[in-house]
Amino acid sequence: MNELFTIARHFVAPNTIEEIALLGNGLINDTYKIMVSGQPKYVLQRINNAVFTDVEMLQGNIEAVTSHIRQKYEKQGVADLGRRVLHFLKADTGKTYVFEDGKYWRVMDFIADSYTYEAVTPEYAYYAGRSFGDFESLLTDLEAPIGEIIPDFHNIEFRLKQLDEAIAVDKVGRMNDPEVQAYVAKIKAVADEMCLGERLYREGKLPKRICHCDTKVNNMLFDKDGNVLCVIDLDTVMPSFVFSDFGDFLRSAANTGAEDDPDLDNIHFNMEVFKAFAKGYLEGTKSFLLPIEKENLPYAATLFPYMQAVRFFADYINGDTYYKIRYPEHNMVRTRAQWKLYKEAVKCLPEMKQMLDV
Ligand code: GN1
Ligand code: MG
Repeated sequence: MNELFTIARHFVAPNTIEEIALLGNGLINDTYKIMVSGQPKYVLQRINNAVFTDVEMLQGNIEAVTSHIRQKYEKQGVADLGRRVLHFLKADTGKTYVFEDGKYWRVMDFIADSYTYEAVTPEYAYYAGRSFGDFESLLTDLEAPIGEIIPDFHNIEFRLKQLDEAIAVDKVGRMNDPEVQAYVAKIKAVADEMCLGERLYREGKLPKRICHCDTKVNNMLFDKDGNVLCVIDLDTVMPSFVFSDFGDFLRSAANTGAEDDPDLDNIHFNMEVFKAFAKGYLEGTKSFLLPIEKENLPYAATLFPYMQAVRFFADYINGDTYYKIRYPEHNMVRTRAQWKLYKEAVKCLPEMKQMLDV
């Protein structure tokens, strides 16, 4: 705890801090709220620099994106700006992060009276679609260069290669398990068709744009009336296919179960959430979305549960070095759940295509 206070003092007047407490449930960074006068006032985060190795680039990306959005909102006269876009504090070092004892930290303003959800109604999904669409739209004219903070982050060919490497090394001997072998076979059987996006990109048919790349439903803040306040967790903002934002939201929001649901019967793909989200997303992106991008949105809805299954599975085989786990089999449970969701999404493909008229 003392460590947290020491770090916070680089950003915030020392005598104002009353308490620092855990916040949220991200799988990568550690997040805390800083309490001032009985209220959460700031968010303190330890940046996982095993995952984000170039923190200078990371904060550069985030500052470019947040200041671009803030400037646009100012011009548009958007009210309540402090709650509409994240704001990072400068430390006494002059940067928006500090490095101490081998760890990187940053602080942002806490957005008051905001709520996050692990599941949404179709109505909320519609607003989320608008917001992620608007987010991409606001960034189409961003001139500052945005670095690829995690190279090949949503490149499924790369993720499959990482899985192959994990299988070959078999670091903790998990390849002896017949269930693990069965999942390898299932994943490989459809690998070719799931790499469609990368092929379209190589053929010059599919562009990359600045995307959020972690549009999990809990990465959006709502106010008490269900209006979207802002998009959070900007670490992975980088050039990617729009599929990233479309697919990753549905991976979390259209799942009727949990991301790590041990009961696979709970997991289905909620088409009402799909329809509402797609409607909002298409409205938000209508100024720039190409036909090839729209045509492949159903593919994106299947790609992201598939890719997440591949990522959790590779981490399981590697001995759980990337995602935080709460129990030893956690990454295998997550793999089964994401695979089930992938299969459920595939069943819905005809209905998705019909709804989008593609
Ligand atoms: C990670 O940190 P968090 O929970 O927002 C991961 C995402 C995964 C997600 C799965 C940098 O996101 O890509 O989809 O877990 N972020 C990184 O829940 O790998
Ligand atoms: Mg997050």
